[in-house]
Amino acid sequence: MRRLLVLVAAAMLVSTGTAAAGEQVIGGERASIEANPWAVYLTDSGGAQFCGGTIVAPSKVLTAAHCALGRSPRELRVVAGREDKQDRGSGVSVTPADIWIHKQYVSADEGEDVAVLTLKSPLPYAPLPIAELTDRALYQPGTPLRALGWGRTSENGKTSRFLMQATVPVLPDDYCVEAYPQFVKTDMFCAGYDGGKIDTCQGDSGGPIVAGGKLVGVTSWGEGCARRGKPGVYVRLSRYAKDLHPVVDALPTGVVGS
Ligand code: 4AZ
Repeated sequence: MRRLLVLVAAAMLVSTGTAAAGEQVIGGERASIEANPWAVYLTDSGGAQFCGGTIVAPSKVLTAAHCALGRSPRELRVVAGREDKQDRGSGVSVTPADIWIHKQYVSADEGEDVAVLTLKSPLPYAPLPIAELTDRALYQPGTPLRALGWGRTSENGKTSRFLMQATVPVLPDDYCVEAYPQFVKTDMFCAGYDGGKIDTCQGDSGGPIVAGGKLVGVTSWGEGCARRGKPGVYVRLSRYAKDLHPVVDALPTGVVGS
């Protein structure tokens, strides 16, 4: 999460000046895991964090397809209940039992950038519900959304040790198309400020962007981070509710319902 100058008055079309050298506040604000218990991160088997995710049911974690593609469950770990990556005494690190990737997924900027990890047993942390088709209001331009993650705190910097958060408004679809010719309005939304400065970044992918107690989007792609005129692009989750429900609502294999 990158946050240079918080001179942002209201919405997205307000241009904020240029930060003088040395004046930048790099790094979003800290967020607690207690207030955001559904926020998780993904690591490889060596413990290196590379993506985010969200607990959407007791044994289901939603992430980006590009975070899961080409990986086998055994080389993945879901770390839940841990705000500080160095605090190995908190939370749990579990290997998923199964990976589901949207059938139409090709690349993040073509859409369908969603995947669901099924865990062997339920996590002791509260899930966050996914936005539905009826949650259209959450995608209106100007709606303030809160993105969370352990990603980079500057475009070429290191990922964050602590969970960070930043608030970014939804931008009009036409703005996103202008910024990115390949932007697909039905499958994506973009969020941020015209002047850049506050954004998600590498390592935040797969993680949550939330509003109104719902998971509105999944951090997906963008050109660089926090650049002027290059907002972050997120999966428009309401569009995928139908595809996700059967996967998210299914009990983990081997668990017998009553
Ligand atoms: C990434 O590579 C990534 N500025 C995530 C978010 C954004 C760009 C890239 C948005 O994971």
